[in-house]
Amino acid sequence: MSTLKDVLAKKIDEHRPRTVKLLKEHGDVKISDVTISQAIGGMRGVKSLVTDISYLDPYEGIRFRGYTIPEVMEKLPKPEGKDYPYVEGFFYLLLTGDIPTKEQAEEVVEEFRKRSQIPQYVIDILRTMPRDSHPMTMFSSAILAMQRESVFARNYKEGKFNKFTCWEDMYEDAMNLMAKLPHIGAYIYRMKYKGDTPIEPDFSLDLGGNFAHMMGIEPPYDEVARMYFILHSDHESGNVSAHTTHLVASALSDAYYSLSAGIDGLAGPLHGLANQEVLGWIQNFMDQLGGEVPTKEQLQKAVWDTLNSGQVIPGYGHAVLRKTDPRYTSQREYCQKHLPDYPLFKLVSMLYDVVPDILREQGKAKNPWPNVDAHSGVIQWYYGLVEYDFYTVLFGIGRALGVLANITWDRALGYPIERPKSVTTDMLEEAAGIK
Ligand code: AMX
Repeated sequence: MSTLKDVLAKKIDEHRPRTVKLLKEHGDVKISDVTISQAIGGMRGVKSLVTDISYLDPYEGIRFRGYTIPEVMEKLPKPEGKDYPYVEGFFYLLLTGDIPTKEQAEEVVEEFRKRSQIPQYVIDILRTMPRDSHPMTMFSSAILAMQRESVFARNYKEGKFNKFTCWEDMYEDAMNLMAKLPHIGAYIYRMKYKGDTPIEPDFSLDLGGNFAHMMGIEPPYDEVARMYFILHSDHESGNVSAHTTHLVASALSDAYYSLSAGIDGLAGPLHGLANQEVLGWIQNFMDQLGGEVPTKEQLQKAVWDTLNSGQVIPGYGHAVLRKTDPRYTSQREYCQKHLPDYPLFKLVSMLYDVVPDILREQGKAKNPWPNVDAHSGVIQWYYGLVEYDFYTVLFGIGRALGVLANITWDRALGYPIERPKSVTTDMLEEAAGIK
């Protein structure tokens, strides 16, 4: 058994009695009430999901296994001469809660290497799809197509389902998938946007380094890849991609079905697509100005025009966060170090000066501050990744780290099929005393 699986097995054994005790002895303790506006309004704030992988504080932002983003970046082992950690070591942290040693992170690098081969039929399917299919459609289709590889589904079909050990099958599926996703993403990119010139992997490199290599983008893009995948990995359980993955897995669907569904949710404009929309919006606006960087007044007018036409300002606002997203701040710090004079970075910084005041003045958005997506595109654009349809795929590769870790734990703790209760509008009117 690998160190990761071994440590994970011990953590699961230690954790299970906590869940069992809570259920058996304290199952009736109330942790949330639900109002009519929550029932109609997307269940905001209803505490009804459990995860230990990450926690999102409205004011502090995300913590992964209790660590803030700066702590994660500082404490995790890094490839030789690099500033950003091994993504593989970060996956180890998400799964086990422990900061791995460099050797343990490198063991995961090796595990992924062994599992990384994309089946030929996946390549064939991708090549058969119309080239103008959205890359997220291609990415999700590739994941779904590989469902026949699922160890979990095979063992289930053969009657080998065991409540206590089935997490191991989920773990195998998660590892196999995670190892392949960067390769699939890079293949789609090179096929679709770079004249169909896929680049063979370089197995001397870690996940971030190899991804940059397969994309055909020079260092320090490898650092961007490491940072980007880590920042986008997890945002607790209630966001659309994480919740969808968890929900589908709760039906004992395997990791392939579950992740593909989660990726479909991430593809929406209010979720992962926002990062592409931010750049589209900025570019469109710069085009109108003949390519000039706008003045503050022009920017204010553009923001108001967007709002007055009934659209949202992409990259701003959040369902849970109530301050600037630390994932935004982390990317901003990268830009300040590596591309301080880049006009697009300057424009994104100007938006930071202008948008929150306007959103406050408009008075609708509960959070006027930028989220992760307000910054992601700028860095990609700087390194030549200008095909912004592809940005959600990058988000998807990162998000897979979190949701796959989550569904492995779902199995380990035997979480049941999810089934909230619906009510009718009549019932709400009765509850409100107006009927
Ligand atoms: N621009 C304009 N209006 C906004 C806004 C924004 N950026 N953010 C919220 N609002 C509006 C909402 O549309 C809503 O209007 P309505 O009452 O007319 O329907 C009102 O403010 C209240 O919304 P909220 O409670 O503050 O936000 P929410 O929880 O309903 O939605 C989110 C959260 C992220 C979907 C929303 O802020 C938004 O649409 N932002 C822009 C898109 C975006 O950046 N998405 C990425 C989020 C991060 C991610 O998942 N990657």
